[in-house]
Amino acid sequence: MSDTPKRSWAEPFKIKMVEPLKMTTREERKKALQEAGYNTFLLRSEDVYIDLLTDSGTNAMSDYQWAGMMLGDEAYAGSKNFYNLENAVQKFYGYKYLVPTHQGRGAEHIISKILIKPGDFVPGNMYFTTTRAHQELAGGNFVDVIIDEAHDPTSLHPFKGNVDLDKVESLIKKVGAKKIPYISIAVTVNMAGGQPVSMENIRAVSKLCRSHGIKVILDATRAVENAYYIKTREKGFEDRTVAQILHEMCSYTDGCTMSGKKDLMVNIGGFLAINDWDVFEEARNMVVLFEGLHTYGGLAGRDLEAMARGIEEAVQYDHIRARIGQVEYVGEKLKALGIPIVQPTGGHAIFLDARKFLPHLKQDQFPAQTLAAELYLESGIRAMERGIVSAGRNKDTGEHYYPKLELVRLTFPRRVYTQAHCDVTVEAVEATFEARNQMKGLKMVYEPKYLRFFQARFEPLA
Ligand code: PM9
Repeated sequence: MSDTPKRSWAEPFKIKMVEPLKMTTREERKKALQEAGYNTFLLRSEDVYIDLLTDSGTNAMSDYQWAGMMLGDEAYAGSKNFYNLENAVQKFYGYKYLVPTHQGRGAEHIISKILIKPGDFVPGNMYFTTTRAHQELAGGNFVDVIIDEAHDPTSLHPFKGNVDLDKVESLIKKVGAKKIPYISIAVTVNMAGGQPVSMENIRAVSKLCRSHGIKVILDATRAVENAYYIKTREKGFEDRTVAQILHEMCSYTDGCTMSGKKDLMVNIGGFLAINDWDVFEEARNMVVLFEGLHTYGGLAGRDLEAMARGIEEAVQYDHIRARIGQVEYVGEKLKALGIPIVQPTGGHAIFLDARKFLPHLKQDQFPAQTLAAELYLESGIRAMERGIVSAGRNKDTGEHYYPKLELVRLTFPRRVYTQAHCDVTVEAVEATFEARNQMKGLKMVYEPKYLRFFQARFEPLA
């Protein structure tokens, strides 16, 4: 697709295989919701009409990726697909050494165990659920160093994912650089609404941290989306390719954890990539305990190949513009209807502002969980809570965290849904908005110990 001026543009692909969607009645959805304990994670997928739970592992692979699956070299050791992935990671992300893992949290587990000592502090630009959980399991304390604007759903800051350098400096002064093994920078920032980090900020964080001997570890899960935002929002990058921007972003860091299930459009897969030989050696040794041999990391050869090919496709401008354009399309429609969402719209999802949606509910009546359940009841559309339930409890006090952002995430898998599905989604959100005054909130009746949002159960209040 060329950039010649025209009035509209469409997805840069056509559909070769289809999967039927099932419509359900309100009565059927009511029953399904009760059985799922009002937690959308516990619904059966066949009871869902449009699935906007996550963009993780739910993307449509291309014919090129499927063709690669047929070229899987299923050797136990030294599969050629591993070397293809290693080449692609070195070329596009620029890191020296690669350790494949079954998905992102496998890489988070390994890097946390290697770098964090009990009592250490790990600053990051807002927590992510699995990332913080592994840092805490390794004995670390997460410290949020994102700019204040990120916690305000109405702030229009173009790079709301940026790290606040003053916050990092005061942490260094307070605990000493020796107690900070690394800073973890997520690009884009999922829990803030898919918000990007500017190149200027990544560069400055890197300079500051390196001057104190603190490593910089990137969460590169949606780094291609971040690169697109740098291209379209940051001065001086207009004429650089997405691939060049991605490479430069990574060059300011010492390594990355990666969930290939997002940007790279595979159903399963991830990796740890690193420049330091000693860390690599330890990671390569640990991966055999927890994931599999260092040349497969819990994945089949065909999965490694699909991920290698996914990297090449992810950085294509037409692809990433259409991906982010779809989310923007839904955002513009919701804004025009006066529906409260996090602004600017982020890369992978629309985040409904449940505090504004349901101002009559207190945060411990789980407004976002309630809203996600009501949206499903209304329409069969499945979304995800990203508020107090996801935030979990403080590991020392056992109290709930009360995050400023109480959100419902409508997450768009890549290359899966059409504009008509987007329109239906907007209509469903509008209908839910109209019925908001009747929503009464939930109480939690079962709470698992780790990452409670996945398996917690609720009952309606009153
Ligand atoms: N993200 C998501 O839906 C999968 C389910 S967890 C709620 O957004 C980042 C930024 C992620 C992420 C997963 C992981 C973990 C790390 N970093 O799911 O283990 O968004 O592959 O990756 C999910 P894995």
